Amino acid sequence: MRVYKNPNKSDWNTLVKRPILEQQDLDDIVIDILKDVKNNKDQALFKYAEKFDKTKLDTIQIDANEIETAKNQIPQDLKNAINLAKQNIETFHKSQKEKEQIIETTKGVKCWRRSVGIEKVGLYIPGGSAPLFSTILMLGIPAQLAGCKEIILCSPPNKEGHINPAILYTANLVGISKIYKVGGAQAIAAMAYGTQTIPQVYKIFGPGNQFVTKAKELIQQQGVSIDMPAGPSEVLVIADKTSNPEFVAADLLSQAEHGADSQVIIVSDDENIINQTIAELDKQLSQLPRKAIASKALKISRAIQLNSINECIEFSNLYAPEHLIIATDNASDYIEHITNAGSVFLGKYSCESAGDYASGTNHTLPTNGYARNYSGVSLDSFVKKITFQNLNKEGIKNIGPAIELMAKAEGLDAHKNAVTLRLKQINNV
Ligand code: HSO
Ligand code: ZN
Repeated sequence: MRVYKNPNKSDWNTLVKRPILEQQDLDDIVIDILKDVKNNKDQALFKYAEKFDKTKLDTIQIDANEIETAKNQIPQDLKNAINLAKQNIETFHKSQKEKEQIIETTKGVKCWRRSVGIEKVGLYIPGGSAPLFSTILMLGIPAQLAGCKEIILCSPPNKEGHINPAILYTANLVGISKIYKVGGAQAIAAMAYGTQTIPQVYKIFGPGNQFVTKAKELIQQQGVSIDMPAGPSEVLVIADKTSNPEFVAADLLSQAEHGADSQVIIVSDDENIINQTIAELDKQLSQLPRKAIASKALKISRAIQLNSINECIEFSNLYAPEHLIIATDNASDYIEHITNAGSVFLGKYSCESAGDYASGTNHTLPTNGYARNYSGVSLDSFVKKITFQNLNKEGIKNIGPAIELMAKAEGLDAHKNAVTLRLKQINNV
């Protein structure tokens, strides 16, 4: 981790830059996969399972027996833990339901907005070394609450042709029955175009590697929407002399272990806290099973000493972190000054892991500076808001003349006529 002591403000723009990812050949490879799946459908999926997942599949769709087997493989205490998380995520996301309000803007003119679930959504859950079954809760629960009619899930199979049982168990728990053994860019293509087995969806959610991210970016240009642009995970911790370096180091490592490209940052007004945190990082890192990954992430990470906590907040706003932890005793004092962050954790007991798993907030959040203009996933991500209006005679009489004048001024006489004809009819009756 590189340490920067009181860097000049003119250097801040460089310090908030994310590491640049090597992306060579990615476009061509992914474009080919998308085309192949579009043309050859299931046949292409079987082929890619053999090529990338090293498994020969008989069928792509998971059946009821596989779900039953998975249920028996999950220990009861883990089931209880998943259930606790599910309850909290449900409670928090339910609270995001908007009350429909009919607003009379002018006498006789009523307008309102109705949230309608996106009919068909697809969730992508990566497999690999850390199968993120918690992400199924974060995406499946709001999808169900929003009233999405068809919710499908794709996840890559292992060499034996199976999906991780925790993924199957959690998907089943949140009521997702259509689960497919497909990973990578080919999964995104299958959900975007549809195949003989996999239904086409209107919006695709979920994290993934560079191929998945690129595929999502490309299919977005073809009319299928996506949750948000994705990049490596990140956390920024603001610490002062009241912070606990052991906790801060643990929080930094919890993001660092996600991937070698994750970026973790500590910003503090206190040199001692920075030094103690760095010492703690070394100590805790050596005990981690994923230390190889985490230590690579630490190499591209930063410790920055600034003059005051207010300056730390200013720096954080410029960086726009996916996760912001304010690990100080008076964390709540800064709430109003936070302008850019995906999700904020206040005080020493609010670790990022709480939000990653079980407090109730969503862990699908904007990375790579997108917290400047994107929100994390919520109930809103799974609905469209359709506006309605109803004008009675009094309503069109009240606003009609204004519409006529505006339409005339825009040179759109047909628009004007639509009002004039109605006003005439009303006045003749
Ligand atoms: N921290 C991740 C989410 C996650 N963590 C899932 C553990 N499991 C999002 O940046
Ligand atoms: Zn995490």
